[in-house]
Amino acid sequence: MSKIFKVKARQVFDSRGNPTVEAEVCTKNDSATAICPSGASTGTYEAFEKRDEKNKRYMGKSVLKAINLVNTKISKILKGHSVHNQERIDALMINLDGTRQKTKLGANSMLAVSMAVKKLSAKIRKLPLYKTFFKKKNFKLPYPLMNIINGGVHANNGLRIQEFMIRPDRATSFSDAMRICFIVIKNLSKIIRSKGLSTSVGDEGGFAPMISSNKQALDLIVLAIKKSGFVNGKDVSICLDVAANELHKKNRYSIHSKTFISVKKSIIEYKKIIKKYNIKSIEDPFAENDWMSWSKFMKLTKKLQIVGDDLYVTNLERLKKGFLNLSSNAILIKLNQIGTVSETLDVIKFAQIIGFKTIISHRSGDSEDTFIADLAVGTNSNQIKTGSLARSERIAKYNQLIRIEEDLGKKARMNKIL
Ligand code: 2PG
Ligand code: MG
Repeated sequence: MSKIFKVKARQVFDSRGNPTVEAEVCTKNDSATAICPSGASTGTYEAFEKRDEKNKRYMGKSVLKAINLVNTKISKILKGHSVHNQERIDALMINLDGTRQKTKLGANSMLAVSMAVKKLSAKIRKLPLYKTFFKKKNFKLPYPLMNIINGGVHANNGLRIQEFMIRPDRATSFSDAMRICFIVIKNLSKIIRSKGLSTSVGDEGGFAPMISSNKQALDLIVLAIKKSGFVNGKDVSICLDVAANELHKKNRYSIHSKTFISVKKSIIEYKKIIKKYNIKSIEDPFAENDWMSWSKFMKLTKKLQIVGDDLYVTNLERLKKGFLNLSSNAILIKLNQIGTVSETLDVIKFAQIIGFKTIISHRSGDSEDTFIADLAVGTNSNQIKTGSLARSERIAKYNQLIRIEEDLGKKARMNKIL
């Protein structure tokens, strides 16, 4: 009943309109599908995303080779194995690939299959997906980190910092968290419009007004929080993803303006904005190889959540290094950075053992697949980062969390932030 009969894949499109892999895993009587997301600000150490660079028909963006690999090699090796043995399935694909960064099969083909297997296993066991990860009872809902102003490579407005997010810290339930974010976003929209700026949105659904100063973006958010009747830093906190990999050259950074400045000066500027705007969380404040600056920053900032994304790329070895170097106190989790569900779960487990906060994340190129919503609840992750209240591929995850909250009924609780 639970043995894999066939695995197939098709080329579908992501939220940026780029081709991506959808895998369908079939037993004799059942099937499940999953779609792989795709990043824009990617870390060098991420698992490899296989695209047909030489195929001009899709301007080098198609994933037809990856799809062919699923339909042939992956399908063949997984045939006959039980969908309930996720680790075995993932190990078979990892061994078949045999490379460090999954360059042979591509993490996009492997992950789509891996997630589809997980979904099919839950379906056959007649369990909601969130109940099939390692958390077995007392499920908690994550706090949303809503990216309400988009900059960096996710927009073309010239904003240095990639993501300006809000987190509704005093929300008493997930639905309440959604309501609070909804009010702030609607007020932000009015404020942006009143200034004669555009309310069009970027890749993750946050507004992308034509402004280029971080402070201007932060001022707009502070005003929106105030206008909504909330207290910045108490009811609602501002959180950032700098994505500093993109703003780095020879140990200097252009985070605070177009000019590249030293690490020392960058930290001084960080400290100023943290204080002025009550910022509670900063992701990727420095580049992926700049371990020294990360630990320097950690020592200087108290109570701040410092999140490693491109630094760790959901990779256990890199996380261990970050732990030993005291680089951060939280990790962003993206399935396609590592390429299988099992490896992702190993990283989350280790992160939680060492006391790191785990934040489950979408990619800037995403889809209607809501796997990460279930993953956040099923792994007891404190927060989820999945864009703003716009664009259906972002909303789909929030709506799934609303369904999970309803499914849990009276037992539903919010996770802890601190
Ligand atoms: C990030 C992500 C998601 P991308 O940097 O955290 O917001 O962006 O998917 O482009 O890497
Ligand atoms: Mg990031």
